[in-house]
Amino acid sequence: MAYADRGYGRYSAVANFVIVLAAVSASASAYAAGGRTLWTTQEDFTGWSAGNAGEQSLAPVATPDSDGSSTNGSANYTAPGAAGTAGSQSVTWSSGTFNYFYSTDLGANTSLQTYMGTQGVIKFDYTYPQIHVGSYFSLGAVLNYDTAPYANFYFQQFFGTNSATANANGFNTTTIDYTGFLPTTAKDYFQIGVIYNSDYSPLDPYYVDNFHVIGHGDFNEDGHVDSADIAAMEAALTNPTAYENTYGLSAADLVTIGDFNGDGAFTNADLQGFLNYLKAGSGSTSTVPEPGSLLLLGLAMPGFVIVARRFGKKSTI
Ligand SMILES: [Ca+2]
Ligand SMILES: [Ca+2]
Ligand SMILES: [Ca+2]
Repeated sequence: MAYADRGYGRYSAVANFVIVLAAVSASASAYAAGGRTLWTTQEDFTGWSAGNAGEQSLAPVATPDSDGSSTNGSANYTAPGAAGTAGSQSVTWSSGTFNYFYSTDLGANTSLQTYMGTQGVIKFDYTYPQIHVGSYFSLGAVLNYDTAPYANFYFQQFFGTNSATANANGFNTTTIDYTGFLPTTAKDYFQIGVIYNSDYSPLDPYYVDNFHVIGHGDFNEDGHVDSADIAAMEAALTNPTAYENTYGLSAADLVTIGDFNGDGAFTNADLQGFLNYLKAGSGSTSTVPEPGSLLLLGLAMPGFVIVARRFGKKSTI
């Protein structure tokens, strides 16, 4: 692809004007959103570690900045949700074509792990290096953790799909489905990492920013998995295309978030599985619907009554 299509910071004034118009018309695709914001400020990106410090260096910077937020993400190591300094993470590598870098430790963040569930979607924004000498550059995600005490080491790698165009600040978004995570297992450490895989000239930095995760079952993308997601799940089953457009997901993403019986598809058969998931306490809050309220919900929505009654019979609450 041509350099001017992707490079950060070298657009002409005319090109910038066009990009701004495109960003306005595209609205929801301007930058990663939905679920939980993990990291976006300079404070969020402090303390990250390079997989091989001899090959790469990391530094929080003020510019470029994909989203402009000065509120720390929910996975900030010391002050989640507090006021921070807008910016992004600069990544510079000096040699090699394949490496990793990692967030601060999330091993004690059981709220996030439970919210993520066994599978879900990670999104983040990134720029391409300014110098495009080479034929490929791709970024993925890695889930790096063990099962305590220091056994069964997991290093799960995933690549996703990239937005076709950059937003007004020069960032593209990558959307990565993850599967096979062990959300409820005690861990000595847990890091979400980024993989880079590229033969570009190892001279210029690239930038990552605005990490989000949409957990298994968070159908309304409010950062929690609870009874409020049942209605959104119903809407997704009724009209998947409309749902996907509203929430910025692909059909594959919806399967990842909504498949609760493990058959690789998102159908009515997943409703019971999702209700069982909530009842078992796998939601990210303790707000699990009582059988009575589920029955009322079922009365309001034709086709849902049978599921609600079945759930009620199983209840021991
Ligand atoms: Ca940011
Ligand atoms: Ca939700
Ligand atoms: Ca299914």
